[in-house]
Amino acid sequence: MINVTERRNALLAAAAGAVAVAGSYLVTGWSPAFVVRPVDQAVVNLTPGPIVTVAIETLGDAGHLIHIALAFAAVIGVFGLVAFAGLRLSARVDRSLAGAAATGVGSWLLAAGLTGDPAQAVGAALPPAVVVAAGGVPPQSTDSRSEPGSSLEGDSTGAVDAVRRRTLGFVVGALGFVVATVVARRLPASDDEPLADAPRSEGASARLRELESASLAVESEDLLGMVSPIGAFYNVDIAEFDPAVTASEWSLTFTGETGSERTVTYDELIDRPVEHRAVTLRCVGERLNGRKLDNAVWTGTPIRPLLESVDPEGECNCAMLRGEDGYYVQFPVDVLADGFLVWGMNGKELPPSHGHPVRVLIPGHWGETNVKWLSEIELLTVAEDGYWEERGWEGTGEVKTVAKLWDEGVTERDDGRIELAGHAYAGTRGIERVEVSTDGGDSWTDAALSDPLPDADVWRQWRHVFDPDGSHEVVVRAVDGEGTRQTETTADPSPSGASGWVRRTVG
Ligand SMILES: Nc1nc2c(c(=O)[nH]1)N[C@H]1C(S)=C(S)[C@@H](COP(=O)(O)O)O[C@H]1N2
Ligand SMILES: [Mo]
Repeated sequence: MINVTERRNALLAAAAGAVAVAGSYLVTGWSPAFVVRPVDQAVVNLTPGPIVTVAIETLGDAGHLIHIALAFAAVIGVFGLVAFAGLRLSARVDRSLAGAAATGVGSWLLAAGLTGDPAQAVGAALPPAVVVAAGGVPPQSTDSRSEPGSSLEGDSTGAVDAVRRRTLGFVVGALGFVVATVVARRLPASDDEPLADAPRSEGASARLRELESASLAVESEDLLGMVSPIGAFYNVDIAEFDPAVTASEWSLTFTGETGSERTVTYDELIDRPVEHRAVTLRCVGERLNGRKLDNAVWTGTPIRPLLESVDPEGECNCAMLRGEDGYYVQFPVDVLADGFLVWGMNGKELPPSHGHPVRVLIPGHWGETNVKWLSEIELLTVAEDGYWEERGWEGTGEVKTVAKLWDEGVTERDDGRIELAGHAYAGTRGIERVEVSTDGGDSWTDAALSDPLPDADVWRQWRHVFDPDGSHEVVVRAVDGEGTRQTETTADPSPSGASGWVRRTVG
């Protein structure tokens, strides 16, 4: 049975674990030197594929919360163990400072080891040391040295209550510290900071205006137009923390089976011929009518000349792309050759969450091929699985055709008619037509479309207005630029993307 002292130590240790994490956060903020980050990374890498897949499909973004919560619990637990050992030491030598010093040093070593940042690791070391110093030797311990730990049971209830109150005081104090750090820190999320103009972005605003004028006038004020604003553009990341890479630190290295290895710096990259392309991204993991489909104007340079300059040779004609966050994905060199290396988004520098400073965009292929924080392109001899393929997905191929009808795309107009509006996307096949049915699929009408754009891999908007008569089962489907209609056969997102026609009851 656990006696009172052990229970008290466990409580104090948990509090010490919590203040260690809070102290680290106070010093580092939500950055790579925060102690939870490496553990979050490990959780991400160690979670078995089927669990990740089920989590994505059934939990959606809650899956992210779960893995970050697991990471926090693990880190608090480990720092708690260090503090627990410190408390025991204090009790054994009857000196709370001894345990406190041991806790501080142990926590510092642990934090420095986890993050590789000894200076900022101090943030995780001091607060638990203070908890152990203050709570180290219970007041009765002098009477109980002969029988450590078990003595409180025999003591007067008053003494026990006093210890309880003190312990509770520490725990409440520790909680207060945690809350205070979070409040004090409330960092401006890096994405909220104003982004500088992307280097050589002069043509980007002209393209943004062009997309604006190609867009359809729709009733709904909440529906996206042709361009997703940076803050609204969806995000999919394997980790909770964006790598912090500056432009001057960044480089891209071509390795493996090349005639000549090559490293490209940021300055070399942005000095190359610049283009501003509208490119749409869609995640293979999204539900049929999901929200992981967005479009932006990207500033960058074609990868082909760089790729040709390294003379790729591997047997499999395939390349593994790697990002600074530990992400990796493999697909054919021929597909990569059409890629676009970008450092600008909607006229601004590529934001941290979208791959700052450089990512790649692969025309017409699922979102997962568009590696963010791109650091290495390895030309392989034998094909290997990428991060998601190791976890059972088949998301390196071409996107499936889809027409969306989101909630805000349904509007009742003042004249009583109903307007349906949305976006349709078929990768590099393009969208030729969107068909709408308001009677469950018995009859079909062509929707109005936004003007076609010169870009090779961009969505189109569609719009259809009708007179409601009671409740309608609306169905939408797109026809791609090759004349192929969106398949009616339904499929789950896993492994190779959701399919079917979006249906919803209106009116
Ligand atoms: N380095 C890195 N690149 C990545 C990912 C990632 O987790 N890490 N996620 C991929 C996936 S699954 C998608 S759908 C797109 C999403 O890009 P976005 O977050 O800019 O919308 O990035 C891809 N590139
Ligand atoms: Mo994705």
